[in-house]
Order: sequence, then C-alpha cells, then structure tokens
Amino acid sequence: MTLLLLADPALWAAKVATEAGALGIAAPPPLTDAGDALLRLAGSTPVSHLLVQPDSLGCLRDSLIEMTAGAVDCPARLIVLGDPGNIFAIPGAIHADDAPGWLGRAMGVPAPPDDPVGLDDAELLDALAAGGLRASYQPIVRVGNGQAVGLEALARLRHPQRGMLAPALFVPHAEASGLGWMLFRLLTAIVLRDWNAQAMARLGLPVGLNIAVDDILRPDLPGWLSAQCAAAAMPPSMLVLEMTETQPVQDAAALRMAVGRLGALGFTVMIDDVGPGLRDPAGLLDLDFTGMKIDRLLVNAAVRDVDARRLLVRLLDRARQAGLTTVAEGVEDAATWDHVRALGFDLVQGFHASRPLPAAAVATWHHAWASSRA
Ligand code: G
Ligand code: MN
Repeated sequence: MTLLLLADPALWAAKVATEAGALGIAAPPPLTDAGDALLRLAGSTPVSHLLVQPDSLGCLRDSLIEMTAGAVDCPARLIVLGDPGNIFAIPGAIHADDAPGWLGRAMGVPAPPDDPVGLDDAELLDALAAGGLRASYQPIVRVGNGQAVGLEALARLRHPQRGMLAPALFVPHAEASGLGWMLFRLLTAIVLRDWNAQAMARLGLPVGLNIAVDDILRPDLPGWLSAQCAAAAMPPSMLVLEMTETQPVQDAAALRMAVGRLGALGFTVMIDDVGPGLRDPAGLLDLDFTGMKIDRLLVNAAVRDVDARRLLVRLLDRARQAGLTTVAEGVEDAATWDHVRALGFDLVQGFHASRPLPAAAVATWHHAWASSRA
C-alpha cells in the first residue's frame, strides 16, 4: 500500500497520519503540488491511493482524474478528502466520509471488477458514440542521455460501467470484424487534435500510431494521412507509424511498396512488437523501415535468460546493419535501463521513464523529467 497525499498539510497531515497509523500504514508525506503527484503516478513504483483535496488538483485536475479512472495506465485510485457534497464530486473517485475510520473505509471500496471479456461490435460502437475513445501518450527517451525524443499514442476506451479499457479488450475484435481501419482513423484524428491542443507540437515530439499490416497496405492510406497532417499543420516527419505483424505478411513486395511510399511522403515507419514470434525477421528488416521496437517481454527476458539475450543481440545486430533505430520497450527499472544501454539500444520506453500519460500531462512530465536529469 503506497499512499500519496495532495492536500493542505495544515488541514490534513495530522488527520491522515492518525487514520493511517490506526491501519498500521506509514503516513504519506504531503506532496508539494499536483505536478509532483503526476510524476509519482507516472513512475514505476505503483501507488495504491492518491488522497486529494479537490482544490489542490489545479490545472492537472482532468489529467489526474483520467490517470486514476481505471488500472490501465496506473493502479492508483483517487480518494477525495473533505466535504463529500456535490460541488466537488469527481466521477469515478472514492469520496471519504468524515467519521473516524474514514481512511480504512475509503481504501476498502472495491475496484470495479477487472472483466477480461472484450467488447462486441455493438458495445464498441456505443462506447465510440459516447466519445469514449482517447489516447494515452508514453514517452520514448534516448538511452544514452535520457532526452525525450517522442511519444507512442496508446488507444484507450472509456466504458460507462467498466472504466478505462485497454486496447486488448477492443482492438483485436474490431480488426476481426472489419472495424480496424475506422478505429485507426478515429485515433489518428484524436492524436492530431491532441498534438496541436496540448504541448506536443511546441515540444517538437513526434508521435507514434499503431497500425495493422492490412491498413498499411491500403492504397488510400498515404493520401488520407497526408491530407490529415496538412489540415492539422503537422509535418509528416512528426508522425510515426508502428506496424505490428499480427498476421504473417502475405505479400512482401506490396509491403515494400507501401512502406517506401509512406517514407517518400516523409512519414517514419517502424516495425513494432518484435520478439520471438516475429515470423521473418530477415525479410522484414530488408524493407525500408526506419526503426525497430523490441517487445517488452523479450527485453525483460533478456535480462535473466541467455537464450533470450542471444535472440535479442541477433535482432539488434540485424537492425544495426539495416541502419534502423532500435527501441527497447517495457524498461521498468534502472538495472534494465543499464542493460539495454550496454547492449547498444538507441531508445527506451517503459515505466522507468514514464507510464502512459493523458495528453494534458505530457508537458508537466517533460519539464520535470528534463530538470531531474539536468
Ligand atoms: O504487450 P504490449 O507491448 O502490447 O503492452 C502494451 C502496454 O504495455 C501499454 O498499454 C502500456 O500501458 C504497457 N506498458 C508500457 N510500458 C510498460 C512497462 O514498462 N511495463 C509494463 N509492465 N507495461 C508497460
Ligand atoms: Mn507500438
């Protein structure tokens, strides 16, 4: 149980310490501000509960509510201190009462059940119609010096009863029933809007979108993407397509043409989720991809396991020979970071740098991360 306290210490520190003490939990030292809370939630050490006084949330209010709306990006739940009246009601949060024992009661409120059942077409369309599709942005940083060099947009879907859902619960089904291209276009529109409305354009951070092989092969993709970027005043070089080989590539010549065409228009195309399951590393790496992202399971296995490390080193060598930028995914701690740096990776992504963030929180993370490394 790791608690955080974001509230006026004069009002809350002693009360919270008494309640925590009765539960045998260490009293959380008050955070300095909402930015501090955001960084703690974004870090790899899991936080169980964030205790907040609503007026301490400041301009990060929506981001902190979104990050705690479901366990997809971070496990923390929000406990709202003080007056449980309607004015400060935060949807999805736990509102503490003020009778002795309130902390134990608030922490005892069960989380929504983690239902592994995916959405069918009708449920997906309902959630989309309700405006539930959004993107979380996970920073990608240079392993040598920690510089932030980009973001990956990860699809999330807010479900009216089940909270925020991970893509595994709706993307595979959508793709199987022919809704994958629609979902890709909707998410692209959200990312382009976020890129301009939030700080990403100003920070000059390219953003990655996941795309299925079927969609990368579509003849209308390059024109559609170019038009969208032009309308959003986003240079194509700021858009990275991350292609996952979920189906074996049937037509390597067609894929070569498609990747070449996107590259000629200025888009970056990476090969994503590379791991033991990749069917034909040599064949794919001969195409005009600009980078290769190694799956987090392989990255973490390689820390402990000799065979996994051998495979990883072989893939890295091939990628380097092909001139590809290499990204290690799922780097959760300093030891793994050091390991992938020693292996020669260019970039890393994972909880050690940051968990996926709401768009409105990227600038706060970027500023704090840069200052902590200065
Ligand atoms: O398995 P796959 O690579 O598809 O998982 C992607 C998901 O993994 C993302 O939705 C993201 O939330 C999560 N993720 C990102 N970085 C890390 C990390 O460092 N550790 C773990 N366990 N999950 C991560
Ligand atoms: Mn990806």
